[in-house]
Amino acid sequence: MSATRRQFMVASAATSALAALGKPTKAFAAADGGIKWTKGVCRYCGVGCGVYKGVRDGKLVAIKGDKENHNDGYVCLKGFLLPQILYHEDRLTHPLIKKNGKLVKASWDEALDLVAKKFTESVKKNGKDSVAFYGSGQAYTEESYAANKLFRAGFRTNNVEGNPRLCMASAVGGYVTTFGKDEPMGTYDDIDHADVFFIIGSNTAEAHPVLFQRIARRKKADPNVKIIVADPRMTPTGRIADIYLKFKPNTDLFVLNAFANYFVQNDLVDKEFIKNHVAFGKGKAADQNWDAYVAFLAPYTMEKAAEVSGCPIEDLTAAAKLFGCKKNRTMSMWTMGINQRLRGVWGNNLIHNLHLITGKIGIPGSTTFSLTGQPNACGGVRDQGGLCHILPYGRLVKKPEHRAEVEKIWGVPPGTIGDKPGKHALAMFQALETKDIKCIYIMCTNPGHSLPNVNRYRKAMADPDTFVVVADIYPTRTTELADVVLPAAAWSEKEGVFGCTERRYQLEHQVVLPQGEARADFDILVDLAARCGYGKLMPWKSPDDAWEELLRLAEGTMYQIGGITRARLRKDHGVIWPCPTEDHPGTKLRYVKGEDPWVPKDYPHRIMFYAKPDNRAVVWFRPWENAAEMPDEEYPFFFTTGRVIEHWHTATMTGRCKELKHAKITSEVEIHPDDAKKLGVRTGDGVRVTSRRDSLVFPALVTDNSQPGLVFVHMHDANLKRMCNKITIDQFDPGSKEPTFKICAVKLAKA
Ligand SMILES: Nc1nc2c(c(=O)[nH]1)N[C@H]1C(S)=C(S)[C@@H](COP(=O)(O)OP(=O)(O)OC[C@H]3O[C@@H](n4cnc5c(=O)[nH]c(N)nc54)[C@H](O)[C@@H]3O)O[C@H]1N2
Ligand SMILES: Nc1nc2c(c(=O)[nH]1)N[C@H]1C(S)=C(S)[C@@H](COP(=O)(O)OP(=O)(O)OC[C@H]3O[C@@H](n4cnc5c(=O)[nH]c(N)nc54)[C@H](O)[C@@H]3O)O[C@H]1N2
Ligand code: SF4
Ligand SMILES: [Mo]
Repeated sequence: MSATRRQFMVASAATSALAALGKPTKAFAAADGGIKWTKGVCRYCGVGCGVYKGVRDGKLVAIKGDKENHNDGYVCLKGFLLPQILYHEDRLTHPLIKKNGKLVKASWDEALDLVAKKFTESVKKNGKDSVAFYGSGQAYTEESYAANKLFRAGFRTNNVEGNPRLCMASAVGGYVTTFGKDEPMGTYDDIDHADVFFIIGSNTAEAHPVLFQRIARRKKADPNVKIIVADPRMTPTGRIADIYLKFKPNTDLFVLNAFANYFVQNDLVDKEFIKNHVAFGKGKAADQNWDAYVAFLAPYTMEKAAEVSGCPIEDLTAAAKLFGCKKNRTMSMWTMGINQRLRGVWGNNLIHNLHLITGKIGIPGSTTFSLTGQPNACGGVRDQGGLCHILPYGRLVKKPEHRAEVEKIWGVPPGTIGDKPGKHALAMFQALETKDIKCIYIMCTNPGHSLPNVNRYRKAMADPDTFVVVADIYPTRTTELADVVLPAAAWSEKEGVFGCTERRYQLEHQVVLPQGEARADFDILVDLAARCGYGKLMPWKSPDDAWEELLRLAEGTMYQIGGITRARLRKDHGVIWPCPTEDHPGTKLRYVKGEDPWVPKDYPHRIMFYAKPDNRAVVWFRPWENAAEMPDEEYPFFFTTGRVIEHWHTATMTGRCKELKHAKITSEVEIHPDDAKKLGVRTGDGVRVTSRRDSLVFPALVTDNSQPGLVFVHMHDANLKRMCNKITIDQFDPGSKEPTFKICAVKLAKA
């Protein structure tokens, strides 16, 4: 770590501690005069920290952590600096329309009439699937819902997608195939009870800082607590590990099967649990048995795992022993290192398998807990049905009875919702390329930077024959390609619901006015619907009315959110579903008798996987396979991408914070000293990184955090000369359709 970076991390810890005091510190006290505090939620990561937002003279001026929320008053530095994202001079404050290749100021009437005309005309002329919506896990639930309804019931297309496809689709696939329904069964509280943490493919310290602090506190409170971190790179998360598994990229699926095999061979399985709760499956059918599973695992020995992964066998065995030891409560956590892979869903299945065969599930501290990236990927997109193949609250487009239920509540004729899933994210932008999709509405996301192999999709968006509408709060790498830019009101300038990693729904309150002519995404969509002739679909006066409708859509489903009324959201500091009635406290242990209201009181076992046939979760046989693009003679290095603590994705917001904008914003290529030596490069020298897609030069950062044969670049740099997605590959998991951002092949040369 560079000195400045170390200082930054220390500062981050210090502000967290400061905010954790909950009551005003000296610094706050000085500023506290005349400040009105309102509870809210941080708009950055999927931890979903509760905050208090301080407003003075109509301006958001301060943030402090909410002591009464799950984060116990802690926030990280990004959260602490939130007010700045509202007030940079670059804010979009009026609509823009592209004329003669230039974006020029326009009125709302002009802009929205043009959008309405283009979309309705395209539907008439080219068919309903010629239009599409591409949304975000950072929009409020009501906003994503308004778009969902406008596109499915108004334009009648299932081309409704969002950036969670780039992020959580493999986790969704994992939960649905293993347990029957999406979303984890545990909560953050499990952290306080776990004896062993298994963190794989997650840089928790940088990407989920407040959760990481909670894990660190747990370890500090009980020295017997052990942490296993598995990542091809040594990250700040790895520094807390008792056992650190630095495996070769993509070999973790082998390791996970070897752990399972180790449990089988060493009597660490829970036979009673398996007998009562587990089915076995291969491919798509759960038609296998225990013996077949044991046979499937046989080749996955620890010896072979050590050879394949490059990890010492002692470390692998010690890790498996800690995980599997019968007295230990084990909590697994993972994020993009597992999801953004050719076999992302399989990776998820294999982690779930470890918990199912050891029975380490549904007990406080024992759980299989996927960390969500964005603040509202769970509530707003996964639960609300904002991907092309799903409908609200666990329903599927392809099931006629599910479509009929939604059509009935929407009051639209049977057959309104198309019977085929729409296009997933990459297919959507590929259809823009081929002009099968002609009009796209992009909201709260920046695909001109964040899509893999991005040159291709930038070209499709820039094409004068495609009509691209972008709603954002700042100019971005996507707004520059747009035909119409709509200025959105930002977090805190509007109200809506966020649902974070642990099934916790929380209300974000409006505390200040939108800037210039900016409007809330919700209001823009309602207005647009009316201009398209679909006003009747959205008779809503405010997001409250849309929320009422969402509660009706959830009724009778396994997403029991009926008790999470608007009134309760205004009052409570988040509520965790299942929560069927307003007086229900919310459910921490999903699927567990006596906790989850869906499980009958007289069910003969402590846990019931009620979303699966026979109430059995499925242990899937998932083999280890090569990545979509493996290093070879011509492109001999693994190229991987990810995050640093200082920045948020495309840095449209953190890049405009004065404390953050210079910190770590330039993408460097992290390269192992052995490789650096061979290339003759030192830290700061230029390294040309070339893939089959493009070739860019990055400054080198020589560090043994990496490993020979692997280089890492962070994704935040929006400079077109260093935008790493020009290099990444647009292959995806055939199950989840999630792109494989974590692995492609490159060659290196000194520049
Ligand atoms: N500061 C900050 N925090 C964020 C975000 C942000 O932009 N900035 N974004 C949020 C979002 S949307 C998300 S999705 C999360 C992402 O959170 P994380 O997934 O924790 O972050 P990443 O850096 O993308 O990737 C995690 C790790 O995957 C590892 N990895 C690479 N290849 C492999 C492999 O083959 N196997 C395994 N097991 N691991 C591998 C990388 O070395 C990296 O350390 O962060 C959220 N939090
Ligand atoms: N190479 C590489 N690429 C990746 C990844 C990776 O690991 N490596 N990770 C992928 C993942 S997991 C994710 S989640 C994506 C994230 O990728 P994006 O979603 O494209 O990135 P963000 O910067 O979060 O974009 C959010 C946009 O919304 C705008 N915005 C903020 N608030 C509002 C609002 O209230 N309304 C509107 N309309 N706009 C608003 C912001 O200014 C910003 O432009 O990136 C993916 N791309
Ligand atoms: S950990 Fe995530 S949610 Fe919490 S303050 Fe930091 S960025 Fe915000
Ligand atoms: Mo993400």
